Amino acid sequence: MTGTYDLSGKRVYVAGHRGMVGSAIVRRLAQEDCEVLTAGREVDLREQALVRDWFASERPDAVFMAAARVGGILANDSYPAQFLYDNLMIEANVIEAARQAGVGKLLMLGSSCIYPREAAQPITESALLTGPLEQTNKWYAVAKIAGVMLCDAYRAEYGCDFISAMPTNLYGPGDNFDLVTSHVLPALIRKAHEAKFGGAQTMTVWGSGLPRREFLHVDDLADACVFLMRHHSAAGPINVGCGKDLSIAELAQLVCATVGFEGTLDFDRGRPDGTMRKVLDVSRLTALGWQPRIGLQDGIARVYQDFLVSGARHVRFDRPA
Ligand code: GFB
Repeated sequence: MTGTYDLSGKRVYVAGHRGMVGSAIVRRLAQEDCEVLTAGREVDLREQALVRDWFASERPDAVFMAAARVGGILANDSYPAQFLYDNLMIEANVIEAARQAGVGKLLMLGSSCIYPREAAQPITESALLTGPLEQTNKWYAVAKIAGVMLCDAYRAEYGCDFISAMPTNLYGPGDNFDLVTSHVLPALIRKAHEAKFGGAQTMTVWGSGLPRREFLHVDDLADACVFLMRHHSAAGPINVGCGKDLSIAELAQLVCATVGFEGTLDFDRGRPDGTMRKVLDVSRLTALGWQPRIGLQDGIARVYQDFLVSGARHVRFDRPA
């Protein structure tokens, strides 16, 4: 089912506005005729009373839920309780507070890791809950599946127009470049940069290099979120991606070419590969009329420029406490 929701003149809350995704949504909403609301650090979204009070006083009309505990393969594997608890609490608190405050539309962001590890590729939305999850990120995946279910349950029981979007692996400005907790793309950019300027002959890539991943620039995701807020109204997740993937070895070569590192790649097979393939079927989104604009090569070049300008700021540690 599709519908139309007009953002004009609305008070629009972006939860998680300091993160890579939330900040991209705030940038994108600057093109819309709406008032963007953000909450200060004192509103810890894991605390129900704080979230309820904030919604009661700010009365947003619409909500983009981009707040989450996120991290790469190692962070997910290392901090299972925090990835599960924090994400469950954030989702439950924001969704319930949104219902109580009469929010007219809410979009929750999940992740392509909600789908079974052995899902047929490309992964359709109907693959949800049809098989076992990937071990390295099952805690985060379970929390995000709960988020999808919360949206669906609130739609079924209370008639709330709450939707959930499942982005593929994301990258962009404001990413986390910490080599322990980051995702692969920022990690490879930083490693290639440091290898080049440190005069190294080799650069380490985790795992076998064989897993395949799909990457979407976060500005494309933000555009898709605004599009879905406006044009999509249905239960169940909707995939957001470009529908094209490449191997981690190919990605590393692309990053090295962009950065100008000419040494060799050293694959550390002691590190986990994770799921071997994860490319989304994006035909539902495409059929609604949305397409990404930023190609991977161009996107990596943009992120590397951003890293060069503000790298020191972005090389931050955000390991869970
Ligand atoms: O991006 P990434 O950490 O997460 O890793 P996932 C993707 C692939 O890149 C894995 C390899 O096969 C890694 O072993 N890789 C190679 C590296 N070198 C590196 C490196 O230096 N750093 C990192 N981080 N990876 C995450 C989930 O899975 O994807 C989250 O854990 C979330 O829950 C996110 O869903 C989108 O793609 O494996």
